Amino acid sequence: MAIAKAEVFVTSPGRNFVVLRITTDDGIVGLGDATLNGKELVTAEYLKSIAPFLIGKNEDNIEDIWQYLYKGAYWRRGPVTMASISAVDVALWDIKAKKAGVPLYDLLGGASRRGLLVYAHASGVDYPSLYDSIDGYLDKGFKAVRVQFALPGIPSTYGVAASANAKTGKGESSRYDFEPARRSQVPVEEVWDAQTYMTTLPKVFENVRNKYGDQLLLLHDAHHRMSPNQAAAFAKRIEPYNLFWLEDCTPAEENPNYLRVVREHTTTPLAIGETINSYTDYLQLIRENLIDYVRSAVTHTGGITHMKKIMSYAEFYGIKSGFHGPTDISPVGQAANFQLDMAIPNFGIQEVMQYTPQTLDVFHTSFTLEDGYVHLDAKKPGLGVDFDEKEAAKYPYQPAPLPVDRLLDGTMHEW
Ligand code: GCO
Ligand code: MG
Repeated sequence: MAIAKAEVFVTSPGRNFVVLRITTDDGIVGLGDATLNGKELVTAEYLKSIAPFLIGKNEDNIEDIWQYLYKGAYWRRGPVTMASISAVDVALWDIKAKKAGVPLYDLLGGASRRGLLVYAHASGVDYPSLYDSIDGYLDKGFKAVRVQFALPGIPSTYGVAASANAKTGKGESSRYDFEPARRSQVPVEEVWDAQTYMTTLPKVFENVRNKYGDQLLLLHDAHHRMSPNQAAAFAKRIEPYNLFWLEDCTPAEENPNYLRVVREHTTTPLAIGETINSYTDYLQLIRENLIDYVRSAVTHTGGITHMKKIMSYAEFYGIKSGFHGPTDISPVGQAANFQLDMAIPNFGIQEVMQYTPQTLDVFHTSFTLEDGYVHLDAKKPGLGVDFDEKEAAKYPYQPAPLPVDRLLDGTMHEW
């Protein structure tokens, strides 16, 4: 009973993904995802450097291997280390569940629900395209949508699909994939203006509420772009439109106290965390009830082992999950989110986006989406995802750094 092989693959079927495949000496295979958008070669190298440490270790001792990699790193935490440890952790849980012949959530306490409430990404460059995008999701049965809207006078806005795609809806992925990997050697530059944003978006939420009524679960991502006081004013202004959550209203990863300012002024629910990756980052946020939803991805946050601890702590503060699940997390990473979602008592909602057909040729998934809920196959042992190495080899890595952002006068700003 020992780890015999730990192999690392980088593939780019639409966007870059990093896959770790661990094989035991009796031939059981487990998968992990170490994709860190724009930094894929870095996590791949990290994994290659720790792969020899794993050989010969008992694959059943997941907690001990986790502590070995975390404490043994000495240079603790940070996105690269935590994403790499996560890939090992998730692959070992996949193996353990396959050995037991059960879906992974069974080992985490079993199913706490029938299905997972998910939200989709709607956006528009104008009202007809926004409504077209929302209608598309409602027709498919979604109960929750994230709404993003183009800012007048700004060439491109975070989270908004290009107009041609949004309007013609050329197939599923073009409509969904508002944030395709922008493959280039250097980052694309975008422009940001908080004044335009803060006056445009409240009207958008008002119009969406008036058109779709009170039952629609409405989410929005501000992507770390307002100051603490702007975020407080904005969150207060949009209270009448009853958002499910406002995400990353201010860069709280810089200083959690920013959120105290916001909390003092508003009851709009706050979601935070896709760029933070450890219990250390969450301690104050949870202890002081500064957030309502934990937004990290399992794959960026030390895997199932670490994320489950964070969610247990959050449970005692009435804080729920809303794990990060865009298409820059591979289907393996998304499966890790889904498996933990199924088990924890304090599940809130799960983000989903449509993968490209090429991605689904490389990763064979077993999940179904029906009536706004994701369902896991109770008969599929482990994570529920298989990896096709030959198919993956058809799509070599291509550089695709994340964009950067500047204010109207050229000053650098959070993207
Ligand atoms: C989200 C995120 C993504 C990120 C992306 C960066 O809420 O889904 O904000 O859109 O921008 O994951 O890699
Ligand atoms: Mg986000």
